[in-house]
Amino acid sequence: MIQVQLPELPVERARLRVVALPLVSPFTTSFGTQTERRALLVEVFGAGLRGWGECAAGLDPGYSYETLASTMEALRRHILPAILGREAADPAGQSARWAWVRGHNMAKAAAEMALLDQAGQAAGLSLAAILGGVKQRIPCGVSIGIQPSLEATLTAIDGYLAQGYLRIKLKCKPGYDLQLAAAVRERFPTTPVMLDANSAYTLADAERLRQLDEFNLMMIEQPLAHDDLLDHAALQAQIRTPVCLDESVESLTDLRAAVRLQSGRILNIKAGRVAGLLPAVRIHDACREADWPVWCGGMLETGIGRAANLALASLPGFTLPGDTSASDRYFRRDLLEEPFTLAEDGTLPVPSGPGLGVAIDSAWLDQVTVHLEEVG
Ligand code: OSB
Ligand code: MG
Repeated sequence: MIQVQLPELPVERARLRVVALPLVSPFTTSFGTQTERRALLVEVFGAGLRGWGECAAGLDPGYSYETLASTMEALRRHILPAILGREAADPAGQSARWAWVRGHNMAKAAAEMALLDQAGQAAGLSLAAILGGVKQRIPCGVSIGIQPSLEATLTAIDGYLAQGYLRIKLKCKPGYDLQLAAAVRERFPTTPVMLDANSAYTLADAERLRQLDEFNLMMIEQPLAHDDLLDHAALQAQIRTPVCLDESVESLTDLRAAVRLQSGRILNIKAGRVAGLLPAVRIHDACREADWPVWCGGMLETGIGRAANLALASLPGFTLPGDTSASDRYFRRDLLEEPFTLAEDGTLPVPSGPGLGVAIDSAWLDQVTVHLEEVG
């Protein structure tokens, strides 16, 4: 729960904007390859302020059923109409107005981020201060996609470690796992390394996954089905490597079930996956109570979503380096006047200005905008 009281503000207008930013290198997971980040941005206008939100959804429903198109439709038809032109409310009050909408978590989270940015600007509070952050700098890891060869993976790891990243996450899939872990451990015996399977395995692969135990991995993320908790519990009982859940936890209800079932021992928190930053804080609180370490995941966000991720990662339960990497890990040019730059100690700063606390490079934003629409 957040402790600060936020101002009640009106939402007079809203816009949906799509930006297309090429990635510096293709990003391949067990479910597909991305070469650009096509991000939906939500802009809310009211009380003379503009709040910005970024939607986590990708183009294809490979990670979640939500897509760029589905989130635009949910925002334009249901979520934004629920708050547009209504009497002023604080962000929690505004988001209660779309709580009747089932699912569409990433769409809801994008609208909520914009409202929190607007409220933070009005109150002169940073998003981190609103959420209950306690850190000024965030230790960062990096998520490395499936590469064309093992050698290419090792080279990529070398490069990121030289930049200062503190933890390496490697995407894996059946057949690109044991050899990968062995090769990485041979070259980097003590580097904090983890794998992310994005649901590429079934419980029938338990023996193969158990063989990963010898490589002293920090964790394996989401090995089994995107909507499963029972098989993850059965798997965790058979392997020493901690299981970290991502796709399977979309709500506090899911997290409570995962804790009860012991479906894993660690949670990757993404505000988009759980319908917003406020729900993410409640899940963080429940994880602390359950003694589950958490870390902040990413969805290849532009600087706007990245600012929100860093604010979230400043909460006390985020004790592991997450996927909050610097702007240049993703983009040649981010949407910000000041990109997020990794310090030598492998940390990024938590923005301290009001709201998201970042200045958008509006000329560049205009150049990369491929769609702009007024809602309502
Ligand atoms: O599973 O965590 C994931 C990117 C897109 C979709 C799903 C995932 C990811 C990442 C990248 O791992 C994390 C990042 O650097 O933003
Ligand atoms: Mg993941």
